[in-house]
Amino acid sequence: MMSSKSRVWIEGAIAAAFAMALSFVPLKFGPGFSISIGMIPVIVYSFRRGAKAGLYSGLIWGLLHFLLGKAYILTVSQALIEYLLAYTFVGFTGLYATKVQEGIKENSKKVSYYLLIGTVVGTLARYLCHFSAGVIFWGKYALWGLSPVMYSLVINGTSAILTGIATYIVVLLLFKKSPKLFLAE
Ligand code: 218
Repeated sequence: MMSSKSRVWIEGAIAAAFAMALSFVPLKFGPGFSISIGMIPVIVYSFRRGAKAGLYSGLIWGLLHFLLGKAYILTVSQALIEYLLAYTFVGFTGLYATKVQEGIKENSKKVSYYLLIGTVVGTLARYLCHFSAGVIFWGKYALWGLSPVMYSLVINGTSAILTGIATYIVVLLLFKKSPKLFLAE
């Protein structure tokens, strides 16, 4: 039998691999907008297993980008911020794991609310990294005569909002269909 600890880490690696596979679905448009549906498995996993495990799963997802040649690298520090830090930070969703799980056990109406807050926190944490990298490293490619800050805000703000909405809709549907997915045994 696998120890319960190994099971947590293996589930995290599976969630990361699933996220990476979803990252290959082409949902990019315009000069840099994108909807990142890979967030779905890592966010569900973070609600299920908590922040520490979620941060680990996000880190694996980020590292997979290098392994599969899917990383846009300008400099070493940019790559570290956008692929190690940003993807790891998705795991902050797990700060709401206890609230969600208690809510499910008590049949509380608040579960959808905690799922929303957790999804927003993980998405915001990740896109704050992309926003900062956007200002520092991508500013020189700014379009439409915008300043680096405004350009990064438009690109990363739009991507964050669309990604957050898409993720929340699917997370909510998964919760309604199968609340057990969010409960660690
Ligand atoms: C303004 C701007 N343009 C591009 C990027 C790079 N970026 C943004 C969001 C997500 C990702 C990761 C995988 O696609 C990357 C590399 C930026 N930060 N800012």
